[in-house]
Amino acid sequence: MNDITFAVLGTGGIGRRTLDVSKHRDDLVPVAACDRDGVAIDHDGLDVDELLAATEGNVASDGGASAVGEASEGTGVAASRQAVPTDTPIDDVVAESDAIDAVLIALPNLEHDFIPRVADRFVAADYSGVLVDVLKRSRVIGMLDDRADAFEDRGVTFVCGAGATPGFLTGAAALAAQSFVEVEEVEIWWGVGLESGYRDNRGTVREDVAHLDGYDVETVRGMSDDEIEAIVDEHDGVLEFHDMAHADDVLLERAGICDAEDVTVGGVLDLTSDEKPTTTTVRVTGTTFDGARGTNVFRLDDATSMAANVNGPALGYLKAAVGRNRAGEYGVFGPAELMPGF
Ligand code: CWL
Repeated sequence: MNDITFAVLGTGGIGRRTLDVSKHRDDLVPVAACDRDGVAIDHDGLDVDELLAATEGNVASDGGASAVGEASEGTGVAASRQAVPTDTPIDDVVAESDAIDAVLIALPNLEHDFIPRVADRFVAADYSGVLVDVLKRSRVIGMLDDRADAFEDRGVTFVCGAGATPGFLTGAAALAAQSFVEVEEVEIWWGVGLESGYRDNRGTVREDVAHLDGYDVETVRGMSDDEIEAIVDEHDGVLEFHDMAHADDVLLERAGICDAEDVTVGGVLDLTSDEKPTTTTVRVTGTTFDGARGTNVFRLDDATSMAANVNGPALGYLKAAVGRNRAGEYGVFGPAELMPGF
C-alpha cells in the first residue's frame, strides 16, 4: 500500500484546513488529530467531516495561514465522538507514531523553540517518518539544522516552512531561477482578502501585525483583541507590509538559489473583502548564461484563496517528503529543495 497516514497537531486554521483539503486525495489518510485538550486517533482513517463539524464554532475559522489553535477548555477536538479528552495530546500522538508516516505540526510556536522541541519528542520515541512545519521565522530553521544529525540517525525527514510564504512561493522562486546563471533579486508580493475580518482570522492577522513597523512578535503577543482591532481599524482594514522578516530568504540561500539579502517579501492583507487586494506574484530577476537580463514571473490567479495556497502546498510538501523518507533520505529540507506533489 502506498497510502500515506498522517497526523495533524493543532486544529487552528491550518490543522482544520489540511484535514479538509486531504479529503480530495485518496492516498492521504488522516489518522490522528489533536488540540490542547483532546486527541482523536483512528488508524483506519478519521471521519474528517464529523471531526470538523464537532469542533466547529469552538475554533477560529482562520483562513489558513496561521497555526493557532483557539479551542477553549473542554471544547475543540474533545467534542468529537472519535476523540478523548487528554492532558498530554502530543505525547498521545507520539505513542501512536509507529503507524504514522507524516506529522503536520500546525501548532503555534509558543516559545521560540517550541516546534523544535516537539520534534525532539518524536525523535526520543524513535519515530522514523516525516515532520512538516509551516513556520515563517528564520531562527527556527537554524534550530532544526542543529538537530539534523539526530534526524538522520533516526530516519526523520523534516520539511520546514511548507506553507505559502515560506513554502509554495519559495519553491516557485527556485523554479523561476532556473533560467539564470546569476540571480539578482527575488521579490515575493502577496495579496490576501479575508472578509470575515480579524475575529475569524486572529492567528494570521496577529502574525502579520507583528511585521508592521514598530511591532514584533513579543509586543503583539501581549496585545488584546481590542488593541489589534484598533490597529486594523486605523488602517481601514487594509494592511500593507514591506520587507517582512519571512524565512524565504534563508531558505532560498540554503538551497543555493541566491543570497538571503536579495530576497524581499511583502504583501497586502485586506480584512474588508474576500477579493485579493493585489495579485500574488513571485518575480525573479537574473542574468542568463548568454548575457540577457530578465525577470521571470510566477503569478497566482486572484480566484485562488489563501486557504488553497497554504494547505494544498503543505500537503504537497508532506507527500514529497514521504517519498524522500521512503527512499532513505533524512534530515532537514526547505521548500526550495523539494518539489511539492499534492
Ligand atoms: O504567512 C503566510 O504564509 C500567509 C501570508 C500572510 C497572510 N500571513 C500570505 C499568504 C500568501 C497567500 C498567497 C495567495 O493566496 O495569493
